[in-house]
Amino acid sequence: MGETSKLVGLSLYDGARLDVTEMFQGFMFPGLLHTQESLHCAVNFPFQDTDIIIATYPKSGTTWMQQIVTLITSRGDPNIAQTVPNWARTPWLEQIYLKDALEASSLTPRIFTTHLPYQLLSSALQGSKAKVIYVSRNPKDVAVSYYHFHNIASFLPNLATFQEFLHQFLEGKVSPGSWFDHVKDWTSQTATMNNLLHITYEELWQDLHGSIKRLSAFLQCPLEDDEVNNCAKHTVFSVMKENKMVNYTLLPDNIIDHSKGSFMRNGKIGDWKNLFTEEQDQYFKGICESKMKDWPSEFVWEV
Ligand code: PPS
Repeated sequence: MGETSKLVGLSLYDGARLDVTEMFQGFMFPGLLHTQESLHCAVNFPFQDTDIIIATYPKSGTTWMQQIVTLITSRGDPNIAQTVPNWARTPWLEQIYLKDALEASSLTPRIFTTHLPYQLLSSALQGSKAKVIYVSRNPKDVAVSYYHFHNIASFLPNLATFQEFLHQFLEGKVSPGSWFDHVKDWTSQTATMNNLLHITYEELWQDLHGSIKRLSAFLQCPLEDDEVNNCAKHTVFSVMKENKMVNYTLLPDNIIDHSKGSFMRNGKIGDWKNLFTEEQDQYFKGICESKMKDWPSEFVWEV
């Protein structure tokens, strides 16, 4: 990849439309990164059978999975993962720079990222053999991580208190809508979609090597042990935190205010315990129980 392709998308993050929220088919998206046209393009995207799609609700391990899949498809060679920004090599399907990213990159297989709810992508995925990896994370940790991100990302509304954010999160009034619906809709597709793998942030955290093996088998890219070790070496939190190609320090302060906090914040399981009050915990549990009662899968997180 040349210098231009490494920076694809960066020039578009110029601070325009910072205060715009784009509504599309009932879901909200930050206007800095999305337009009606970019969203329309995503929901009609012509996937190829060799494509890989990483689908997540924000703050669920997206960047981590982008790095893992890049390393797996590079057979553990860190060159691309260390020299090309994640947004250029695993572009967001729904963001405004997708066309530029595709034109600038000749990487194969193509790897896409999306935060879109399943219902927006279902028709584009219909009949496609593209491989989809859905990553989910304990919703309480998602809420805490997303709250901190709202405070450093100028393209998201700044919600003064965690209490206020938690309310909006549980009501589904953050982008791209309800965590509960996102996770239920995507994960329930595993019953019928052979080309969909659901993995959790917690599984990656507890057994990174085993998760890499599982993912590489799913991607039909089996790896030797030393290749698995290399993938793991370059995807642990401490290494990714220092890698400019994934830690978002390439973005200017008017987009991410680096003085207020890091994108790679702490990367732990159960950090919610440091922020939730007992009252917030009860509030969360009550909503979670009612929203997840019809979920066919096992609810894997202790909330
Ligand atoms: S985004 O904005 O939706 O793309 O964010 P996303 O990448 O999904 O989530 C960011 C959180 O993932 C943590 N992270 C990691 N945790 C453990 N190990 C690795 N390698 C790793 N890489 C990213 C990141 O720190 C954010 O979580 P919090 O809890 O805020 O630290």
